[in-house]
Amino acid sequence: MISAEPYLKTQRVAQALGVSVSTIKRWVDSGMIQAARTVGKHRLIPFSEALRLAREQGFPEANLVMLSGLASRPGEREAGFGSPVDVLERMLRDGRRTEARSFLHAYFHSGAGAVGLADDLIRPVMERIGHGWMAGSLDVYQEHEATETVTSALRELVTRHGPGRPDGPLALGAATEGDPYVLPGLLGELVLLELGWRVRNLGINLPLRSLAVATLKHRPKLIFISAGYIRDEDQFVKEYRSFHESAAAVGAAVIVGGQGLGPALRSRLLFAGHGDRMAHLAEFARRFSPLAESPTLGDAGL
Ligand code: B12
Repeated sequence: MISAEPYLKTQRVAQALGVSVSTIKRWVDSGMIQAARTVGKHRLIPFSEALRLAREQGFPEANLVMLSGLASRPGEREAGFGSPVDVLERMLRDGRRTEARSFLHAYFHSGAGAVGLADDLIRPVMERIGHGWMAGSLDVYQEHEATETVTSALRELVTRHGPGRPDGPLALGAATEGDPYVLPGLLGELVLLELGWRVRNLGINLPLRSLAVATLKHRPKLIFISAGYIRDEDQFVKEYRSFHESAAAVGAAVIVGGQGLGPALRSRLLFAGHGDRMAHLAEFARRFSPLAESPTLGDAGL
């Protein structure tokens, strides 16, 4: 091959642009995009061609960034560029913070939304980062930097989204005392904002007795608790029981989730729902939202 330019698989271009693989194939076959063929007759699209077409067709900036993310490691182009999880993991491992933030924005806007961003991208990438640290292929500073980068991208997405619908129901969210995990709370916030809720994310390390005070004050319709780390399960259960009375007093539905919530602990708690993924939070919120019947939501394609 004469050109040193990256070549992309049709599936990757489709993912980046948020269209189907068959659409990309049609564009190639109709000559809208020039492509090479592998020995096995698979279409390979030069990065510049994909970018040209995306620009001409008026795809948003976010999709262009996704494409650029796919092409951003020249050394690895022969083997393909991997999935979005591979791409983001590499960016975070390398400390390419600006690129990683753009990539997260692009992924969010490319149709994945908050649930896809949480369950299909950030969670598996952070799992790999955690494994890398445990296996000694990553230093602890890289794990911290990765978390910082993802945190700042999520804060930007939350801020850009705005405060939620003025008539939206209110949700409170928190991670409990001793729990340092920031990402699940931010992701929960983004998921609910996207569904039209107003959200008060009270952050990490919040004692349940204080969450109870906030509950009585703000009278939310939903409370989501992320239990990423629980130091003392017995203590947690005791405090949770008392908190739950406050939630029940104002008629708030409580959903808990997170890595610290194993089956044994679950069976000791009272809640309206629990979940392992942000998709579960979204489903739960839909059921408890008066907006569920709203035509505006339907129009938004949620
Ligand atoms: C980053 C990180 C840290 C950072 C956190 C920084 C920060 N500001 O957030 C720091 C360095 C503080 C940290 C500390 C520790 N960590 Co740590 N950490 C991680 C790491 C790499 C990523 C966590 C993360 O943010 N993931 C991304 C989020 C989005 O994923 P998630 O939490 O799973 O959330 C998903 C679901 O659980 C669910 N969900 C979450 N909340 C909710 C809530 C509701 C309502 C619903 C429906 C769903 C839901 O949806 C999310 C999206 O799918 C993980 C690796 C891993 N496998 O996850 C280890 C990991 C979680 N840590 C681990 C450990 C052991 C620790 C420490 C005990 C280490 C130590 N010896 O000190 C401490 C404990 C915390 C403390 N109190 O000090 C273990 C936990 C093992 C276990 N289950 O017991 C892991 C799995 C690493 C490992 N393989 O050993 N950690």
